[in-house]
Amino acid sequence: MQKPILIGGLGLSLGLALLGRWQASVFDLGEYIFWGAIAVGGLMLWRQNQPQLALDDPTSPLQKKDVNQAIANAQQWIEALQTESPEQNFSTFTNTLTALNDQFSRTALTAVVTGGRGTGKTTVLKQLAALNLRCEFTETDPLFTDLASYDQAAQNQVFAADLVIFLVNGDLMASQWDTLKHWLQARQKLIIVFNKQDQYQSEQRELILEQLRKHVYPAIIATDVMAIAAAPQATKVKQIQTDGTTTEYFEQPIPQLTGLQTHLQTLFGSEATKQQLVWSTIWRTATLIQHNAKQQLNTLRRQRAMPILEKYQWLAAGATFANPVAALDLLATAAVTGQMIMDVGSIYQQKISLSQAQAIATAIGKQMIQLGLVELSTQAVGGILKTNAITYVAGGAVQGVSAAYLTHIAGLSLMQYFQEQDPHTQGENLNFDQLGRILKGVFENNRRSQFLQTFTTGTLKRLSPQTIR
Ligand SMILES: Nc1nc2c(ncn2[C@@H]2O[C@H](COP(=O)(O)OP(=O)(O)OP(=O)(O)O)[C@@H](O)[C@H]2O)c(=O)[nH]1
Ligand SMILES: [Mg+2]
Repeated sequence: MQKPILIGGLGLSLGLALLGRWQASVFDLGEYIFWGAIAVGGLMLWRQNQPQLALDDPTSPLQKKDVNQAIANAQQWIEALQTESPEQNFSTFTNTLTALNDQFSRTALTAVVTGGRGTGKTTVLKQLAALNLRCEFTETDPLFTDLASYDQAAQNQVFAADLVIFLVNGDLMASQWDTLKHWLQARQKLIIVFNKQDQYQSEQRELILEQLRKHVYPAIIATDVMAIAAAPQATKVKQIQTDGTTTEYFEQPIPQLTGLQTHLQTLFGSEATKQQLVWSTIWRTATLIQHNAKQQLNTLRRQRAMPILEKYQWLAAGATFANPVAALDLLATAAVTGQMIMDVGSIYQQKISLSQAQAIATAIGKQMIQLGLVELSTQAVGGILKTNAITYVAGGAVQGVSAAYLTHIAGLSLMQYFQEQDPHTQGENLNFDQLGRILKGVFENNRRSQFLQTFTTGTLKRLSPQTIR
């Protein structure tokens, strides 16, 4: 199964394990979809929003100001959420953030031992726990199982930990590496441990280790990849006695963990490293809270924006149906009005004047023409109308439905564009490149014939309820 573990994984991450440990009251994630978008392929979101969330280079050391900034950003989103949804109580968010400030002075570290099923997690954990390394070690459930809930719980633990010891028994699979890359992006310190090296001949071991190191370089440096044998298998030894008889016995080799032990001791012995580990966890938590707040706010705004969008869809459809326009650029003009942009913008706290909104509308119309969306829409709508034997509604129908459809696309794109802005930026200076990319994406996503089909019939019903049955 190549199922990316983070689908539904990062989702409910962190909260329970991490915040539960830090606070008496467990963060009630049940009612939120923590990193909800991540649950639905939201890794995309993590990636898309990365410039705002992650630092440019996750391997560069974290500065305290970056961590504070992450907390402040989260705070900002929570405030926006509270303002727009005053009836709801978001104190759990705020409390968690406040508690994060106390984490800066934390000296106790936590580490998780994780990896696929049967890779030796429990064995390694026992060995490490006995070493008195001044770190609290826990084991996760096996990753990469088909049970999403297991993956999710494991993911929670991983994100809560300052350090991750990731076990493999050979080279990494591509899907596993994908997961690790996301962890790195979340500023998770990773140590890759090739366990059960006793199962290979020594040349093979070297080869596997080398391969592993190559695979993860430069994201993970060579010293953070090592081979161990936490519980090497007993080997049968035959001994020929002086009288010619042979006796057999099993020899239990001693565990080979010194490399890992020394490495951990070095890491934990450095105050600077410990600080980075703790800061990263604070940063990660703040970022997750920010995501959660943002997600909730976006859901709320979307719910408010959709009826507005629909209103303008029908307005555009009605106007164009009654007065069919010949030229495609006129169709684009009819579809996107300044008033709609203002109304949708205001839901997203974008204060745009009518004249600015009109300029934006014109620009969006132009972009839709340039991208060929107007032509593609009219063709697609025309095709659907033909095959549905409802052509007799004739002339204005193609234009009416197309105008509504383009309004729909433009509106959804604006919503997405506004979503990607910082909570307090204003919309006067739109980034048209970004908007153009979004328009294209939204158009592609809504192009599925089934959607357009339903949309077309729905619009037609509205346009002339008596002619369509
Ligand atoms: N040959 C060999 N076997 C090992 C080594 N480490 C662990 N094992 C064996 O691998 C098996 C699984 O080890 P566990 O420690 O239970 O692995 P786990 O990852 O905790 O397993 P799950 O929690 O079920 O995913 C056991 O039989 C261990 O004795 C090793 O270094 N060499
Ligand atoms: Mg186990």
